[in-house]
Amino acid sequence: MNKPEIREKIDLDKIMASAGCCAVSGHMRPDGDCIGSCLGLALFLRKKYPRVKTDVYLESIRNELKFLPGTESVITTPAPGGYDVFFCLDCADAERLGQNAVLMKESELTVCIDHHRTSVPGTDIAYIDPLSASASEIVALLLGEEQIDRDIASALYTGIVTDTGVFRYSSTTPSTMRIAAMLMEKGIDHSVICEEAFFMKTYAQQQIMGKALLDSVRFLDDRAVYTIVTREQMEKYQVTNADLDGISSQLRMTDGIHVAAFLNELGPEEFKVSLRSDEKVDVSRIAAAFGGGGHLRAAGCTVKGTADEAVEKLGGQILLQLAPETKQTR
Ligand SMILES: [Mn+2]
Repeated sequence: MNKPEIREKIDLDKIMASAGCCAVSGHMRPDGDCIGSCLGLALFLRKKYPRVKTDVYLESIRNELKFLPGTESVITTPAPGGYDVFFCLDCADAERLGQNAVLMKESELTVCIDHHRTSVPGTDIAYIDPLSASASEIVALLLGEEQIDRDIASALYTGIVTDTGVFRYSSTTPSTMRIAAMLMEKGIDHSVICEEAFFMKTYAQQQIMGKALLDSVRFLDDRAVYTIVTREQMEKYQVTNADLDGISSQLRMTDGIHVAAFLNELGPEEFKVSLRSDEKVDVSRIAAAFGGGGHLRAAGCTVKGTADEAVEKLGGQILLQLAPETKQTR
């Protein structure tokens, strides 16, 4: 799975030169990085190339990110007909775009900017850097300090803090910090962004997190942990899929645990699985075994079967990487 990074020179002047309209979009169930990178790029394109009509398509904007500049103009339902240029951010293929895949298929020139190590580009031009902690970080580098104003900086900083867990995941590099510092120098309200975009939770989100942690089960000699949230529980606590973010990361922060698996029931015998790990396990490989993907320490996939079967299957894949180790007790 250690594919070399794919970097094609992205010359925005050249790409935009003959364009009359362009669209920017990102993956299904857009997270902070997806939304931040899309808004950051779109705000820049509208400023730098005012004669080009630039639209942003995202499935939805999370409530906690509605403070970001540009969210009011986001289109949530794709219109028929393509664009001269289509930018695909924080993912690389039509499948991950969900409903917005139609835009990619119908547009003239397609460009992807992504950082997922499992991504296989389905665009004409691709810039995929798995060593980058977020797509927003790549967009910041692409635009350059000169071109970034306060609004663009707010959007990109949001993407960086959400994808790095506020600079604490191992994906964070010195370069991440330098880019974040440059964005801070644009006068953004960095502590408000961290609070709003990452830490603040609704009461219902806190409750479902508590429930998921309380129900968690350690397995594989206490080296892994899983928890399940069912449709019934989601109904009871009145939460949506977006409210479940952060559960897998919180679960991973359990002493002695190398892998955390959060199973969210999608339907009968089908679970969306969110995986987190420490340096011992590459969860992108585990996710890939089930047709999913992601990063070394954070990945996702869908697993079919009853809850017991799903846990069993996941355990088998986790053991392939954990087996040589003996149980560590602290
Ligand atoms: Mn991302």
